[in-house]
Amino acid sequence: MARILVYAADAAKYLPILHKVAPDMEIASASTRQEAMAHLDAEIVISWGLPADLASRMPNLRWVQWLGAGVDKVVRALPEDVALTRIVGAFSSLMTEHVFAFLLAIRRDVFKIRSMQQERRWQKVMAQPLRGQRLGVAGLGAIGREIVAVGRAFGMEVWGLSRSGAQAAIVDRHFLPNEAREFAAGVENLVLVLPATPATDGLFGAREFQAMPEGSILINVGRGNALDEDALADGLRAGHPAFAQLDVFREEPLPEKSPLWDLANCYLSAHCSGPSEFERVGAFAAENLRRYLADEALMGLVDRARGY
Ligand code: OXD
Repeated sequence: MARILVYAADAAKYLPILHKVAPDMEIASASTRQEAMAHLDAEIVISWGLPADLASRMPNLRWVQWLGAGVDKVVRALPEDVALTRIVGAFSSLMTEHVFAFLLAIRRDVFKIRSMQQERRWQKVMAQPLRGQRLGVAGLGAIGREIVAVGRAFGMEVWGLSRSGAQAAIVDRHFLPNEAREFAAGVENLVLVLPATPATDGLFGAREFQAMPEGSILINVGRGNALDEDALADGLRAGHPAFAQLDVFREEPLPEKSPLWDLANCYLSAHCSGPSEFERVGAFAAENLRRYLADEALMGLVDRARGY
């Protein structure tokens, strides 16, 4: 009987690093539902993508280490007495690079520069510098805080929105979720890094998009539930916001019939701003396993009521 089940597409990769921490334990790996079915008696699950119904069918389960930052796929499926931890800190720099790659590409007109080269056209492009513009970051966890810091390095004024206001001191102005419209109305560059919880569902919709300033950019790298996709498509057609970059969607892969695919001012990517690859999350999981076995406090413990 395996005490630990690792469930992920690349589950076998994790075994050596986990064996180092738990040399005497039997550790099973599974990449499919069928393989996981043989290990429903495990006490510990380390996973990205374990089907939620399997988690609820594991009588000995005491702890789940989710190999991602967002736990929305699993948080409601686990009994209350099962500890749930998520990865914190491993994705911040990667996702921040993704956000600024698009902010800079759009503000510096990189796509137009490229197409002019293809047409052999010599024409100056007037850049809109980030310096002096306002950046709004909704979600001030580890990833949001890094985006704030890099925004400051670019000379931007930074506003923030979060549920608790615990990080209000790191931004120039802080807003609560019920002030989303006022927040969106004041920022030329709006970045969403929110977890998927009932409280963030549809937080940004038609009212917020209409309020966004001329020429504004919206980027979503958190979860797709935070915005109303139909309202955003309408907003993009009307130029509010003027551009969007979406990495996450309500339904993934984004259905072919979504109008977002065809909008020239909407840049789509396939949930890849901060992937849960072994190199990024393996060490975190191994350290948490060491802590679990030593009865020490776990990193990234999810507040079950809050949902992240
Ligand atoms: C995550 C993600 O939650 O990749 O880590 O979306």
